[in-house]
Amino acid sequence: KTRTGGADYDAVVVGAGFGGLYAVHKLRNEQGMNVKAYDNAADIGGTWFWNRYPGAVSDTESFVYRFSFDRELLQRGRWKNRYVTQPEILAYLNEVADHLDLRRSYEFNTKVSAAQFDDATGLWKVTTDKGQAVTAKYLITGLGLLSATNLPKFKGMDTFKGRILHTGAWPEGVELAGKRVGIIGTGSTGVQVITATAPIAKHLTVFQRSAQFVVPIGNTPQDAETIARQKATYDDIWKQVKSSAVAFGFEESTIPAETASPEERDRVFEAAWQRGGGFYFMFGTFSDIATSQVANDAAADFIKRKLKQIVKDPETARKLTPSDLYAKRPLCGDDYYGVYNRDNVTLADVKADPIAEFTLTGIRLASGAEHELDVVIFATGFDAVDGNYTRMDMRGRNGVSLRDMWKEGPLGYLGIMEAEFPNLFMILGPNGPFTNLPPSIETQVEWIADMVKTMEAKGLKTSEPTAQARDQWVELCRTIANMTLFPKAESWIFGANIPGKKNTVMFYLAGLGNYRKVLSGLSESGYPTIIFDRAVECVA
Ligand code: FAD
Ligand code: NA7
Repeated sequence: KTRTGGADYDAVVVGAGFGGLYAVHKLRNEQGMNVKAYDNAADIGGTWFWNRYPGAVSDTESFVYRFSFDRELLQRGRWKNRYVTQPEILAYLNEVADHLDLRRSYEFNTKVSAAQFDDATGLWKVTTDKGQAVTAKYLITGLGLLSATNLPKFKGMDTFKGRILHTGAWPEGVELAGKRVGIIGTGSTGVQVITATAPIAKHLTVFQRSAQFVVPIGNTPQDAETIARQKATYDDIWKQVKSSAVAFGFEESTIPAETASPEERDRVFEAAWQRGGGFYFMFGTFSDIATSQVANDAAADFIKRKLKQIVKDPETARKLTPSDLYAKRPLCGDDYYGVYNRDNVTLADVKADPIAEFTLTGIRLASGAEHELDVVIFATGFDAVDGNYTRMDMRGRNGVSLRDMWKEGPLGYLGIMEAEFPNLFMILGPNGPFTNLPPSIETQVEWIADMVKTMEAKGLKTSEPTAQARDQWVELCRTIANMTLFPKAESWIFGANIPGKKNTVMFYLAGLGNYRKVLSGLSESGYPTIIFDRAVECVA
């Protein structure tokens, strides 16, 4: 039974990661709605279903890479180390799904290929790759912001006799031990898969396009006492996390490096190096690394000095040394630079000597140098943020296409809504917060569920932001981003990793605490930027 006259379901939810699962719980379990959910994966997990490569781990600490809303689940939480591995996160999300009985709402192995808003009925029509079409009042998309894989094409790839894999679509049963492995990409994923593969591969060749700043992750076992303390203080922990900027479970520094002495900088950076954690190194040490050139240079110089001390071969150290700003997603790894001291590891600098083609047996560089390989792993990332939206045929009022609307870069209001797309609620949509993500996902899903509850209580049919509010939000995100150094470094955060993709701002970089204030301000003031039950002239 649906509440919405004429609709098959009250809501369709797409995605079975943190976002989709929580949305199904809020709308179905708490509000009694009739919900249908889809995922093109074979089961629960989202990111953690797909990314099963060796070394896959969350670099958010275990105690805050989880949902905060369910006290029982928090107390049940099991983790051994400071960071949770992919199998542990996948098991956790399955446990959440079972605990909340979410699985029965899902149809797996089913891709949503199109979603169209029907002006006449005020309903969404959702079409799948199985040829099904269902209608619903609300469309909640938890498509993931790092989920549409980026597989660059190289000449000869189809003739390569070995195996080609992407980290973001990792099949079961891959054996890398004793193989000659090539890895393309040295981002967050590359760092993880490189450090895990080097000790087991016969030979590993890393094809590096951009040298990276990588600090230690500091993955240590967690003793029972620490875990018990975390569990006992969860109320305080989440309060801190949700009022902080990056929401990683540590206090961000309020002390600028600009005015600190060189000795003081070194002391603080050294302590952070020993502690471990990429976001901690960038945001827990000093307050201005992401905003001040002087502070950024100080952090970058420290990492470069460490690199030079660790890497024995000066030529390899030179290739590994970044020349740009320390202003991408901060990376951390398990003795990443030390990997290049191994006899079975070769570093190929493909910025200086690009990949020319795949041959039958490996990869040939422009210089003619050949690397014989059994397996090539693409750790080449994702068409981030809007990739899964533009891969679908999404149409709002009067057939307006999202793909066309976002041609010059994705827009979006609050990372959640879009003008002309009534009752569409995105989880981690464009121009949302850049943080440890589960607390941001919860924030968004709770705000969405509140709005749905308000609409149902008032008998409202549609909600959409004004185009003006959307434009102002996008402009605000741009202004905030331009106050940082991040736009000066090329990365997926601005869409720079995809050939032909417009380089635009895609995040609200003012932090989760401020973001939560914006959202609660809007609901408390009666949603002044949202149009409810908009009267629309018929287009002949
Ligand atoms: P996802 O988990 O990405 O789920 C989206 C789901 O939607 C997928 O299962 C996908 O198959 C499905 N889907 C998409 N389009 C369609 C469609 N058209 N039809 C049907 N189904 C569809 N975040 C952190 O905060 N900390 C970390 O340390 C961290 N580490 C990460 C490491 C890796 C390797 C990756 C890839 C991401 C990492 N992230 C991390 C980001 C991570 O994606 C988020 O933390 C979180 O898991 C996102 O959850 P989600 O539900 O929004 O999306
Ligand atoms: P990233 O951070 O986008 O990294 C992708 C890597 O692949 C990066 O080193 C790229 O080099 C490299 N790349 C991409 N295309 C090519 C081509 N054509 N040739 C050579 N090298 C290439 O993706 P990740 O998966 O590591 O991380 C994304 C997020 O997901 C991360 O924040 C985690 O949260 C999980 P480039 O730097 O562009 O020169």
